[in-house]
Amino acid sequence: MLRIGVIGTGMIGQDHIRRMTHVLAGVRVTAVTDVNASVAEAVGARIGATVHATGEEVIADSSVDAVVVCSWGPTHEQYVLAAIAAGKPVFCEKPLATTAEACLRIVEAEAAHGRRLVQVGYMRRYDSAYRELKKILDAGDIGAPLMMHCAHRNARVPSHYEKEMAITDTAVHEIDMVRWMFGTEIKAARVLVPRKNRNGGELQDPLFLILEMANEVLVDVEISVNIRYGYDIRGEIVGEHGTASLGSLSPVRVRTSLRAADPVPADWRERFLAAYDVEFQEWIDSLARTGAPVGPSAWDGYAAAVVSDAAVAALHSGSAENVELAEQPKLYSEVTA
Ligand code: NAI
Ligand code: ISE
Repeated sequence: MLRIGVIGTGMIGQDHIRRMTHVLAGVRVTAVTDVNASVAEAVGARIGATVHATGEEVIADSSVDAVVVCSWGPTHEQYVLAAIAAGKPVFCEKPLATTAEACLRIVEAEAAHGRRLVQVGYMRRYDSAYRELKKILDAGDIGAPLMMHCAHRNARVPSHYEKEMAITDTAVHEIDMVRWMFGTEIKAARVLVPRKNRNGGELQDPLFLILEMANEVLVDVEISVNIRYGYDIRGEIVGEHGTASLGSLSPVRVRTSLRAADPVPADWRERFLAAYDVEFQEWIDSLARTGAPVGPSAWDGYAAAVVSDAAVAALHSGSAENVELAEQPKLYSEVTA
């Protein structure tokens, strides 16, 4: 039984605690913390976990074998570094850290440790539709890929959401997904700015991100975060003699009053419910098997941060910005999920 300490018991922290407590096998949450002590107390009481005052105490707790970090992005670096220093596996929600420099510090600390401990929460790699798309692509069914069209639509976002977050918080999922899908790095990014959606007030929304892959595949991502009708994730790969796209998620189609309708998820919890379950179960199983994770690595977290920095620079400059990665430590040339 893998014993988990969770740092950050907000929205996704509580959702992951629910799945580790009620859905998945071989795992138990034994310790929690949150800067909002009353939330941590309530969550801890619900599942019978020890409530600590700080993340560092959770990491040091001898009843904690592995750590899950679900606090705000700017706090991730300190907890991931502390977990590496303690030699404990750590699952960190995206982003790994909020700057490329901080991600590189994590990569360097893990490389110096000499063994993988870190996994980053890029759950699209575990979604059955994306996995099927990759299988079709890798089998050559649509020929060599030329382009991919993506849309990442949120119904609404909180009031602290700023225009750069459309890239660093939202499109960062597509940034990771296309690196995995095409098995190659992104070499440049540019951003086009369409007419503003009035649902977003002053926020510059939507944005149109273009990514150039090292193999010349071109990816476009529409990022709309105030589209109101629901949470809609789209992706279509255009190959030399066919296309493959994410299908409708609903097993049922309703036809009534001269209309046919598919339900649309409300948010990421609903759309990626099964993907998060698979992501965590595979993480737990890999730790039980070998003590090391095999999913998205600290290097993947670093690469996503460098690309999102380039995309933010492109948003401000209006031009294409190149992506320059540091030299990859040998630890990360192993295959990841
Ligand atoms: P949230 O604001 O609902 O929860 C974050 C919690 O962390 C809050 O309860 C806050 O009090 C706590 N916290 C902040 N600093 C802390 C610290 N130093 N120590 C302990 N607790 C601390 O935010 P949400 O939506 O749960 O997001 C958390 C993380 O998960 C973010 O990095 C976000 O990007 C990521 N996320 C990932 C998603 C995915 O699809 N993979 C979906 C939503 C969020
Ligand atoms: C959120 O943090 C996530 O990671 C969701 O998957 C994404 O759709 C949303 O835009 C982000 O704010």
